[in-house]
Amino acid sequence: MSDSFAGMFEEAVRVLRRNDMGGWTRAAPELYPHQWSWDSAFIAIGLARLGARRAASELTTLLDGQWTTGKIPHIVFNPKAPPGSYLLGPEHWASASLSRSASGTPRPTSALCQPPVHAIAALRIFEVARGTADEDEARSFLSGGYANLLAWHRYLATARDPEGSGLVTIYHPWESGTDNSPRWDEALANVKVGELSPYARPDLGFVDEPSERPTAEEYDRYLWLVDLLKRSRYDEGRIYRSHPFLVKDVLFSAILVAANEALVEISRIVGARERDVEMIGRWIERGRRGLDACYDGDLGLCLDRDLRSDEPLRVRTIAGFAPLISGCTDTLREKLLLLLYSGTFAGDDRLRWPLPPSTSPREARFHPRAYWRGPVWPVISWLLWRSLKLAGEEGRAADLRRSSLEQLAAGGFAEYFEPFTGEPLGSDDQSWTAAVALDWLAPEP
Ligand code: 2M8
Repeated sequence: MSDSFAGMFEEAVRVLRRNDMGGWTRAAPELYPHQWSWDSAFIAIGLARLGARRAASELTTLLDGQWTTGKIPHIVFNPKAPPGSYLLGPEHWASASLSRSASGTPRPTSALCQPPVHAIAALRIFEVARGTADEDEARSFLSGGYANLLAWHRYLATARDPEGSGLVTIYHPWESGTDNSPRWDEALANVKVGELSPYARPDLGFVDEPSERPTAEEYDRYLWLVDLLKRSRYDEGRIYRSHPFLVKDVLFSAILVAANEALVEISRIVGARERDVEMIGRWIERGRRGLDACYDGDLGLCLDRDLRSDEPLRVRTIAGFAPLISGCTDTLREKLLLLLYSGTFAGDDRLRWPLPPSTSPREARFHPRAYWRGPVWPVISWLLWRSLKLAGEEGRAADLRRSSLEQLAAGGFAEYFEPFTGEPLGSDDQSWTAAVALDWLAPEP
């Protein structure tokens, strides 16, 4: 561990302990009092550095909330959270009463999902434990969780891709994890909001300024989309026929390709059937082909596609670098890296650190303080760092890691950061931020 970051490891452990709810971790102390799906995957990656058992339980408690369709819900609720502490509690989703596939979960869940980082996390737990006293524990966790992970990926490859395009369809910006990104502006603008019951915004009480959270117009649309999903009783066929927000999400799809690569490795470790491995291999190829088809030569990025308007969503955000995460040809990687380190993204000389902002500062809709519309998110930096390493870009990966750690050393484990000043924004003590710091600080397995 580098001396200049001395003390940071212990600080990150303190944050994760503070948010530990006994077997699982809330995403943040106040703003996010429940278990979030992709947060838990990143948290497990960090916890792996403290032992396989607790890291594995982070994922198994999440998997306990899996629906019989294979979907891993985006929130598994905390029964002890103070009532009204988060806008849409379990009673609002009513998942178990609206959908039989949600009725068997020990804790209530939401009905959306989030990017599938889980298999990547599960494999990481094993990689860290390999050759240590925890290896057997980690292997038996993989054996126990393999079928769940396979069912999850199958759900995404089928229910969320009935076209067989290799790209995952999302029903709500919350499913992308990049909620108010300008990626969704046009598709959301086409959603006509109907009659909504009045609602309060507890999230605004947990940040310094309202600009750090989505706007009232965005929230109305978010809630209206949930109302419509409820009217469909969360039935995929009905949603596909009538829902006004159906978008092929390139970042989600690229994470699925990377997670399928991890699942292939897991399937070998647990001795799965050869035909599973072949099927996962086909999902990987299909995913890469789908992403290739979304590449836009003018912008030099991969673009999401609105299935309702049948148009690409033309805006320069970090999601456009999806092929770096899925893996792609050397030629495409070179082009993407040139753009990533150009003034359009991480090479903008106003940046405090050369870290990729969530939206290009050259976009008219860029906003340096507004959540996913400009700030730097350490978990996204971690995903890019991992992808660079896998692609053999060791030098760039090392720089990204060092700059990210400098950002955290200066600003703490914030949810996200103002790109020009480095000011920490959103929640303090955000679990997944502390978790990626742990992974960065520990020696490579
Ligand atoms: C944010 O999303 C939630 C809704 O899911 C919210 O704003 O209330 C996003 O940053 C999402 O990616 C993240 O998983 C979640 C918890 O950290 O917060």
